[in-house]
Order: sequence, then C-alpha cells, then structure tokens
Amino acid sequence: MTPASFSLNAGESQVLTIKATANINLVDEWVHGYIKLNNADASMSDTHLQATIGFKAGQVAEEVSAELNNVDNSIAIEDVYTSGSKALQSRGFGLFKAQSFTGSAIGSSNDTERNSPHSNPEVIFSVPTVVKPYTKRLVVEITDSTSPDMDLYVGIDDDNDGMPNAYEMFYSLLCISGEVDSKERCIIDNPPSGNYWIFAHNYEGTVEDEADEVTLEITHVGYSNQASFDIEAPTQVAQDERFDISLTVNGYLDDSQTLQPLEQDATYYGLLELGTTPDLKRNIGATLIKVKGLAPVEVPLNTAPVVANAIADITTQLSAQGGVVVNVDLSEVFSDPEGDALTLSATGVEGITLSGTQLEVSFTTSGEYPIIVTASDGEFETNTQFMVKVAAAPLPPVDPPSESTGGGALGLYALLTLLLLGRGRRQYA
Ligand SMILES: [Ca+2]
Ligand SMILES: [Ca+2]
Ligand SMILES: [Ca+2]
Repeated sequence: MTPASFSLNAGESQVLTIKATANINLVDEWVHGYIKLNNADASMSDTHLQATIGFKAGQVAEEVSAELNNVDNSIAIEDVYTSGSKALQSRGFGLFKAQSFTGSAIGSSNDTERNSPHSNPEVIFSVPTVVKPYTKRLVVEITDSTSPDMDLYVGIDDDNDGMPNAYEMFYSLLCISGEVDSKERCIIDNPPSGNYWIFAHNYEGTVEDEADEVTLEITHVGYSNQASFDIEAPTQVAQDERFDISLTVNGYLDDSQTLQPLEQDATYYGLLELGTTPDLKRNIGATLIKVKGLAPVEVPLNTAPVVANAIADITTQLSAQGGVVVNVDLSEVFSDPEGDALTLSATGVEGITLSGTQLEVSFTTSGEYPIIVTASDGEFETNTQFMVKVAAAPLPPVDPPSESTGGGALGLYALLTLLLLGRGRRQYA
C-alpha cells in the first residue's frame, strides 16, 4: 500500500495504490481483501476499505512488427513474464492480409460537416465489411491520404446500407481514431460478428469543399487452426522469469486458409495468445503481429547428395595373428547436384575411423559386416551400404604323420579299438 500514512483535511482526497503480485496459484482469479485505515485521532473510528483484485497471469508485448521475406523471416517477442506455468500455452492465428481501399472525400467547411460526418456523406469515404464469428481482431488503418487531417470511424451497419446514420453512430460505434493528422488506426478486440461500415472523415482537408484521396487498409484476424508462423516458446517457466518467444513466418493464410508466400509491400496481421494452463489459454495476454512484406529472395533449390559410385563388397581374411585392416577410398562415392561440400560419416561396426575421405576399419573376428556410409550437404543426407566378409585366419600347417613318429598313429589305433569294443559291448547288453 502506498502511501503507508497520510493526513487529510475535510474535503480533500487521497489516492491509494495497492500492489499485489500473482503467483502460480492466482491465475485468472478474483481475490478479495481489505485495507484497514487506522485513524490517529482516537475519537474517530477506523475504516475498512474493500479491495477486489483480478489477477492477470503475466505480461506480454501488445504488438510487434517486422519487415520480412522468405529468408529474413523471424520476429521476437521479448521480455515476456508470467505468474509461472508448468504448461505454457502459446497459440497463433493468421497471418492474414490487409485489404486496401482507396477513395475520396471533400474537406469539411463548416461545423456540421466536422461534427456530424454521418449526415454529410460527401465528407466521408465509407467501406462496408463483414466480420465473421470468432474473429480475433479487426484492424483498420488510414495508410495514405492527401488530407492533413482525416479521422477514422468503425461501427456496425444495422440497416446494411454501407453508410453510417445517426442511430448507428450513437449505439453501434466501436472505434474513433481522431488525431490531428491523418495517421489513424483502430484495433477492435473480439469484434462482434456482423456488417460494418468503416469510414474516413475529411475533418480538415487540403482545401475546404475539395476532394482529398484516402487509402484504408482493413485486416480481419480470424480464427485459424494452423498459423502461418512457427512459435518457439518455453513450456515451463518460473514466476517472473523473463523469456523471449521467437516466431518464424512461413507466409500468410489466404481466404481458404491456405499458406501463401509473403508479397512485397503487402501488410499482414496475426495474433499470438499466451496462457498458463490448458484451461486458460489466453490469461497472460496476446501480442498483435504486424508484418510488412519485403521483396522475396530467390533461394536456389537444394537437392540431396547422390551415390555416384556404389562401394563394392569386400572379401578379406584375418591374418594368422588374428586381425585385418580394411581401407576404402570414399572420394568418388558421392556427388552433390549443386556441388555442395559433403560431410561423410560411417557406421556399422566398432572402431571405424574416417580421415578425410579415407575409411579404415579393423576386424579381429570373422563374419559379415554391413557398413553404412552417409554423405550430408548440411541439409539433406544420402547413404549407401557395403559388406565386408572377413574369413577366419588360415589353419596353422599340420605336419604329415610319419612311420618314425609312431605315437600319433598308435594313439589313433588305440582309439579305434576302444570304439569297436564299445560297439561290441552294446550289442551284448
Ligand atoms: Ca485525424
Ligand atoms: Ca447504415
Ligand atoms: Ca545439395
């Protein structure tokens, strides 16, 4: 509470400021409390002041804008903070393209033309528009005018004639933007669906009773199932932790919500909603995203590396010492259609080494080993496989039996005898 104490004379007033910080348990909640005002004058009673506070679950920028094309295509929403979330919800809508309307209106020359534009149609340029259900934002701007002071009005066209009347101006006016110049903008959150008029009023023209040109841009940020931008945001954040959200714009959504590339000089709007739980998808707030299209950059199409010369299978044999090393030159195996530099890697068995384009593998056990070699151009990969068949080491040479060394032959004779005895016994049993 500020101030903590104060004095008041009869008839004076004092503003009290209450600061309350939401924590993770106070998202989208109304909380009640009271402020006790103790009177220093014991002859007067104390006072209880009721305070009802609705907590917002955090803070996010109201609007971000950027000029983007297909290559330079990211926007950051910086310094977002919340009351804490274990499942931060971030949801995008749009981008949708602004529709442009150019017309003229004569400069006002008297008080009725200045103060009752609806009864003087020649001093206004009016455009009808239909707002669909579930529209998130209606954004209207005067983007160009020869007039020093156009003003902007948005309202619901109850009688569907495309023009404002006194009744509609009184009951159905949703926004007036009336700065002293012609830079006017109206943003209507969650606009009711229906037929609207949007008009520019030539409040102070270049010359009284003579026409000025004016251009209005109207954007409906509708509901979209799949935004035309990717969102990179954390999913868990601590209370008051500052973080950034990065958006990568892939294009915009046309009337049938199909993704289209950004066009030079076109304006687009979208919305990012943030919430702290799956049930509270927008209790932190929302950021309006404005994008102006830059000239697209031609990006050469990249394709994957190709196998130019497959690697033949290799047959080898372990040495008498029990090992063999296989070397393969990979320099001619792959090529890249765009001539990109290729990075090679190999897998399949333990102990593969690759130095430059020279592959080396050591084997200590016989068998059949598939080896996969992969080439990457940084974006795409291609692989090829070959087999290494490793035969067992040759048997050590055996000396032929000879008469003089009778031990071996005798031993064999003895074994045969035993076998014969065995057979004979079994027969008798
Ligand atoms: Ca103005
Ligand atoms: Ca009307
Ligand atoms: Ca390539």
